[in-house]
Amino acid sequence: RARDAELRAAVERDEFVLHYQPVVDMATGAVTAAEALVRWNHPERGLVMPGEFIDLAEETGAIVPLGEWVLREACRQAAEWRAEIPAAEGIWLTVNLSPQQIKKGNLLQVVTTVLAETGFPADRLVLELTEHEVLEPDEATVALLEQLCATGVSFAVDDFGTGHAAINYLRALPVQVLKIDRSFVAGIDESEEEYAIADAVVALGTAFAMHVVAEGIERPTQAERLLAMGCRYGQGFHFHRPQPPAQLAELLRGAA
Ligand code: G
Ligand code: G
Ligand code: MN
Ligand code: NA
Repeated sequence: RARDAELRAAVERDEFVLHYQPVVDMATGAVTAAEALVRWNHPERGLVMPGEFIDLAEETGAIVPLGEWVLREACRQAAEWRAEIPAAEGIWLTVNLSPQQIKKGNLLQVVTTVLAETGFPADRLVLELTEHEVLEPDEATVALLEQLCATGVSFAVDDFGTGHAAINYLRALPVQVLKIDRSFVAGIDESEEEYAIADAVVALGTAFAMHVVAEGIERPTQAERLLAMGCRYGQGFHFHRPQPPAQLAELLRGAA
C-alpha cells in the first residue's frame, strides 16, 4: 500500500521519464519506429527500470494514471520531433498498454484526447498489447479495439509466442503488427530447431498480412537469418538500445 501511494505520488510529481528504443528496417538499417519505455527518475534511487515497478503498478491500478502519462508524454515528444526533424515524420510511435488500461480506463476517450491535445497523428501511433490480453478477449475488449482502430491507431501484439494465444484471435482482432518475443530469436543462429520455430512464426505473421518485428536481436547473424526468413523489421541491442529523447532526436537528425 505504501509503495502504491508512492507510485501514484510519483506520477503526480512528474518523476517518470521515457526512453525510446528504435525499430529498424533490417534491409536498410533505417529507423521505422520508436518504442516508448518508461523509467522512474527516483529522487534517491536514481533511474529505476520498469521491471521494478510495472508489476506493482498493474496490481494496484496505478498503471492507469501512469499509462495515461506515458501516452501523453510520448505523443507530445514525438509531435515535437515531427515538427523539427524531417525523418521523424515517417516513423511510427509505439506505446505499451497494460491490460488494466483496457479494462478500467476510458481508453478511447484518453487516446482521442491525447491525440487532439498533442496534434500527433493517429495513423502514426501503434499501441502494444501483450499476448495475454488478446488470448480470450471479451466482447467489450473487441469493441474497444475496433473503436480505437476506427480512429486510425494500430495495434501490435507484443511478446508474441509467450502467451500461448490461440492464433484464431489474430483473425478476430484488428492487429496489424506482430512482435516476436526475444526468446524465439535468441537461438536462431545456433540451432536449426530454433531457426525452424522462428521461421514458422514469421510465416504465421505474414499469412495474417501483419508487419512482423523481431525483438531482442543482439548479433548480426540473428539479423541475417531473420531477413532470410522474410522478417523485415527488428529491434534489439545489436541495432540500438533504449535511449533518452535527446539521443533519439540526434539519431533521427542524422538520418536526414
Ligand atoms: O524498458 P525495459 O526495457 O526494461 O522494459 C521492461 C518491460 O517493461 C517491458 O516488458 C515493457 O513492455 C514494460 N514497459 C516499459 N514501459 C512501459 C509502459 O509505459 N507501460 C507498460 N504497461 N509497460 C511498460
Ligand atoms: O516487453 P517489451 O518488448 O516491451 O520490452 C522491451 C524490453 O526489452 C526493454 O526492457 C528493453 O531494454 C529490452 N530489450 C530491448 N532489446 C533487447 C535485446 O536485444 N536484448 C535484451 N536482452 N533485451 C532487450
Ligand atoms: Mn513492447
Ligand atoms: Na516484448
